[in-house]
Amino acid sequence: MADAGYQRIATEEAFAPPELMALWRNMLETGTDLDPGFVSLVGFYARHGSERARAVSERLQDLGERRLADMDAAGIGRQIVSLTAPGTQVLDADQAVPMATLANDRLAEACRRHPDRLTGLTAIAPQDPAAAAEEIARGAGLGFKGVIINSHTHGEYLDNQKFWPILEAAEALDTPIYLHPTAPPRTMIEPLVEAGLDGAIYGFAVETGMHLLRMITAGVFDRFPRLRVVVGHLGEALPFWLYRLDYMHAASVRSGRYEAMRPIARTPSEYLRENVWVTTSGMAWPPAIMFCREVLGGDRVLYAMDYPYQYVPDEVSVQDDLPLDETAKKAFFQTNAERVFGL
Ligand code: 1DF
Ligand code: MN
Repeated sequence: MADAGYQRIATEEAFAPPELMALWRNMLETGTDLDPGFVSLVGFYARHGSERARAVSERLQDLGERRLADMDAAGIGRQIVSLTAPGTQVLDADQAVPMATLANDRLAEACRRHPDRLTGLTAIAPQDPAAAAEEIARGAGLGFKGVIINSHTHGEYLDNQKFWPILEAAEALDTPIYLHPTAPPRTMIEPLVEAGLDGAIYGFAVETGMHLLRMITAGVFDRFPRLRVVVGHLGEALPFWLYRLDYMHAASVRSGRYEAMRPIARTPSEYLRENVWVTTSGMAWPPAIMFCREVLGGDRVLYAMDYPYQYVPDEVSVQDDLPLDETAKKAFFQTNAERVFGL
């Protein structure tokens, strides 16, 4: 690919250590009363015989030559790599904590081997918030530039005060949290999975958008005003809802309808414009990208590929051709990511 005048930094790129894949497979084979979202998502990628499942599963486990060759073929200069969903968040705490450590050690090693191509995010086990807060600090010491959280943990959300040590650590270290999708929890998945809609086609976005919205309306960003959250898939549809969110939030607060919806300092759209950045993972669609730039600001929208789940080199050219001047395009592909992740 010809020199574009900017480096393409892909910001939502996944990996999985073979040990975690093996643990997941063992859970699928021997577990009882398994989480239906785990069975749907991991059951597909770890065990299905299709070409897609095999290709994704192989690429997830490579942090070396194959990944770099795929990046070269698509014109990606740097990947910001994070532990794929559901990560450790479907495990019990006693297995999740050491698995997060292992994943971080593996990723740090790969980043040390390819410092000009790979940057890591810290995986954590939110099941043990104190250990997770310590791992965020250790990750920063390893050179990681943010924290990956694959949405809910056993059906619990980050507005729950038990998780606040995690948010406190991220804010104190000024390191962003990438709030990435996973399969919806048991309490939410049924009408989605019965229609095949629980995954990346739609269910992920519904669940993860709701997760971020819960954090906003619960007042998480009043408690942690400098907390920064990055969210994929063009904000999991929330930018399209800004107007209605603000209107209905104000109406709900005024009426006193919900105990859980108390006054917060700003409007939902203000938090989305001040504490949140969105990436284009899986959404290589110029009208939607331009809309997000318009309503959130050009400094809020970052390029992402979603490797290996959506490894489509042509989508890079589509975004090279966005109707932006050279400065704005460099911000989109490179300098916004450099600023948000402190590269
Ligand atoms: C899928 C998509 C899976 C994304 C992912 O992680 C993921 C998928 C398990 O297509 O099943 O990160 N994604 O972000 O769109
Ligand atoms: Mn993804």
